[in-house]
Amino acid sequence: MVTGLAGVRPGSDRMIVDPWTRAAGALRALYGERADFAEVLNTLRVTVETARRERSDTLKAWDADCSDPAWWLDPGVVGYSTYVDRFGGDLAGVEARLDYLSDLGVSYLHLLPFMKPRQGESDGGYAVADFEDVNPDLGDREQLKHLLSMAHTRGIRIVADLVCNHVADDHDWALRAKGGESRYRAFFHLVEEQEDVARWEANLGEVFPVSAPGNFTWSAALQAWVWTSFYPYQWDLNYGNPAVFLSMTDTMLRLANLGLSGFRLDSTGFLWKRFGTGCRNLPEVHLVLQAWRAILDCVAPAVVLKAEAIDRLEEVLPFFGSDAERECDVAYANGVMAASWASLAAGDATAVVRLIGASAKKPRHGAWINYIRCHDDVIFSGLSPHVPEDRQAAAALALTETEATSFGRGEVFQTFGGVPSITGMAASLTGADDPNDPWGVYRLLMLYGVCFSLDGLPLIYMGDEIALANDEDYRLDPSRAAEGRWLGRPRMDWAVAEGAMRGEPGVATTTRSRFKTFAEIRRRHPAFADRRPAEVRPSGDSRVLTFTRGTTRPLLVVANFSDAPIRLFPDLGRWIDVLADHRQGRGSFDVGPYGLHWLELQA
Ligand code: OTU
Repeated sequence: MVTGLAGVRPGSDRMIVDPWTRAAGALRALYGERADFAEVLNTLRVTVETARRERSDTLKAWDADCSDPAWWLDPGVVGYSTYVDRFGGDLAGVEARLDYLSDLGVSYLHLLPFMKPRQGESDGGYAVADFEDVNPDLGDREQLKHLLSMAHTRGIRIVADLVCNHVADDHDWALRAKGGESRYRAFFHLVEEQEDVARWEANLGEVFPVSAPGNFTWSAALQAWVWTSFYPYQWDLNYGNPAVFLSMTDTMLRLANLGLSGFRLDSTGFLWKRFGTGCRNLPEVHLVLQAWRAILDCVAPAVVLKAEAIDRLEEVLPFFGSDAERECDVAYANGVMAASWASLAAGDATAVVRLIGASAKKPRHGAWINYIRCHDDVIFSGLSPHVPEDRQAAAALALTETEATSFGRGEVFQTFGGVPSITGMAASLTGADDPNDPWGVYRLLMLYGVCFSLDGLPLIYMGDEIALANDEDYRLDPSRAAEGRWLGRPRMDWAVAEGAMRGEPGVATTTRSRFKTFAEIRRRHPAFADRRPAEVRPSGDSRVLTFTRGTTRPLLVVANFSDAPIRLFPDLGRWIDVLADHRQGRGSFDVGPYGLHWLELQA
């Protein structure tokens, strides 16, 4: 029997329903009408019991070691996201660089997909051929397990992508479907008539309108159109079929039992389709997530679930669920991220002020992942309705080389309803990689400084800590040339990183040491221990973002999104800038171009 692990959950002050009951409830809401529901529930029960039995004592100790508050809510946690090959060559190479990460203050390491990918093109590993096998170019399962445990002994938890929405067209399930096995045909969304494809399409958006238009791909083997929200070789799974839910759950639990500390649930919003809708963020998606959170609570409660929902804020907030019905524990703050770029481009903080204000509405148990860049493009269209579309488009273009006046060297990746999304590394988008731009490094540090100041978990994208520039050479490699996101996926420059560790003068040393300072102060200053959301305060000047953190020795965070020096707050009283060697002052505060400050206000 699965016995409940009833208890007080992080962020809640009352006993809540035991996790098995929650899981069964979510499952009943999804599949309860089916004649075989009792069997479905029984299969899940066996899966959960098996996973609990197989979970090692070491992993059980990890679970016990972080109950309340959960480890991902600790203000000292700093994240880092990277491809295995770009950072370390392979898994053993990543292991060899753990000291580098510890030194930077990293304790949450998100490794982009390292499972066995599709042969040939694989969307950067997001077309998975086998979830339980490691990409042979990167190592094997033993090396993975070794890395996970070595990382854990250094206090670094490793989070992996679980590409749960789709599988590669050469995954075993897809091959069996092509081979005519009806059980596996039912794993996918197949449409036999072209007119029906048109009927579905009438309500659907597109993820890659330029490189992979439409949502269906004809398969001669299946004699049907298969649903492919992303590239034609990424086949969407049909969660309306409980066998899919059960198989993916089994996969998740096995991976958790290898020692992974969390999952980035890729493309979470796409998991459920219903005719006549846009098939994104449907209520059933949230039931699937409730079920997964509850099931993990039965087996591996310390495993974190991260929503990858890159959408309008109002669509992202529900991915946390509520404090009583938890879904994901953390979610990308893509609204604040895109708004930060929009504000930087405009030299005006209005967009970021609005998005930070609106992001405070999340439930208490959840935490935002605050980031500036990732391996994907910056999508501005999710800023609606907070930022008008013409401003979104202007911001995107202002960060690309097409604008003569721009400091940014981004590239347009694709366009959503007139609003371009852009790619590029943070250093190239801010001008930090341009020795002739006096403000580039300030822009980069200001944007990252805001991430480190907000409530939630700051996530560094590989190389940003040394101001790594765009990889312009991707165009020379035929396997990458057609995909603009490779501009922002360079190889780590270890010569520069090691120089920065030795303190050799230069941009990389400045950036890295500043990131370390951000992390160190976050770890020990009481204002950051306070989990209440950042409270936006009027700065009196639309170019400057100001917000407060905490109530014990509260901090006033000041971020200037413009290149102008600005005098603020004529009646400020006495302040100490904890980011600037405790410089003190009284009365007004002068913020320089792109300045970022943490002011402790004195009574
Ligand atoms: C995610 O992306 C991944 O981050 C991408 O790298 C993958 O290509 C994609 O899924 C397919 O696995 O679905 O909800 O640029 O932001 O595709 C958002 C568009 C996603 C990405 C979008 C995203």
